[in-house]
Amino acid sequence: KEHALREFQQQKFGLFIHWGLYAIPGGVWKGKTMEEMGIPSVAEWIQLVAKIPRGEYADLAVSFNPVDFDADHIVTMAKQAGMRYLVITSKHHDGFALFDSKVSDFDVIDATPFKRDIVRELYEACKRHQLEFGVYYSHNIDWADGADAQYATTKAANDRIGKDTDSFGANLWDPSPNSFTSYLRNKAIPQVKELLEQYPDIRYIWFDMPGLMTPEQSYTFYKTVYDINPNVIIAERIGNEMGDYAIPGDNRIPDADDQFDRPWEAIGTFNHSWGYKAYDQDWKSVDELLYWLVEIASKGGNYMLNIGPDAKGNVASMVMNNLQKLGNWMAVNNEA
Ligand code: JFZ
Repeated sequence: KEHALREFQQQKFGLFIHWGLYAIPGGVWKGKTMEEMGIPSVAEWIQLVAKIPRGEYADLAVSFNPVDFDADHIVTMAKQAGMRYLVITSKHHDGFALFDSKVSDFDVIDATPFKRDIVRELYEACKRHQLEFGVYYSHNIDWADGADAQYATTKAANDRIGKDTDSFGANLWDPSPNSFTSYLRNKAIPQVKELLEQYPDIRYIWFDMPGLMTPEQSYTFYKTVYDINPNVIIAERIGNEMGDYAIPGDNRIPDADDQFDRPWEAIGTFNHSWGYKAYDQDWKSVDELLYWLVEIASKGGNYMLNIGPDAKGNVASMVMNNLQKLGNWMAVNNEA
């Protein structure tokens, strides 16, 4: 693992991809933007912001058909920009898997007309173009399959001792009847195993939003990964300080007060959302991107820059252009 971590820290620049059913509404639900619905938020949170019932949200899968998606195109673009690794949302908070999962029907193969394993196509394209590959996996929040029961159980216990419980991220509008333990046992842990087994050269797992997870639960995820592939390194947001590498926060460059005892990775958006948000056209310029990259790399970190493809699988032309220009700069100036 030491070796894997050292290699990771030399990567410097990577591509983060947030993609899923939320690309279809693109931040607008029944004619209202997220801001109009009261919570200025990132587009992949639309199910929570618009309080969309689980069944209605799942119906989006029927029209998920990103025929323009081309893994080679995305990976080549990343490579030209000087990026050395790629991390894709294999399952975000909505519970929908972008890979072929046997333990859930709520995935790209079973639930959509597209029926192509997006994680596999990117995994293989990364191999062809020599980029390292990782997956994001929302291990705690799952609005479809019962991760919210954790909130209910924790709250019941806390209420008895007069303690507040943080409900942030929980599905309180249409919670699944599943218990948190059954979610962990029947969905989350098996899916993490599937990812490691189906894509054996995965290098990173990016868990996120641990919320109310107990140390035992975080440890179960850590051990699941380690037992199958001890060289896979795990992001800090597995929770309970068990991650192999640190993340200073979203869109945040560490300052002099930050002291990391581990390798670290700063993550950033291109506009103001991770998932595709149709009406956010406020893209970082080439000079801004360069500033972020140089600032982060010179402080010893990696920069993982995010794109959110649209529902057809296209990447905004401004994103493509700016990445290409950044790549041109890198080709001339990057010695590392
Ligand atoms: C999380 C997700 O909820 C979000 O949708 C996206 O995937 C992002 C990369 O991660 O959001 C967070 C998590 C942690 C912080 C901020 C946003 N934080 O610690 O500053």
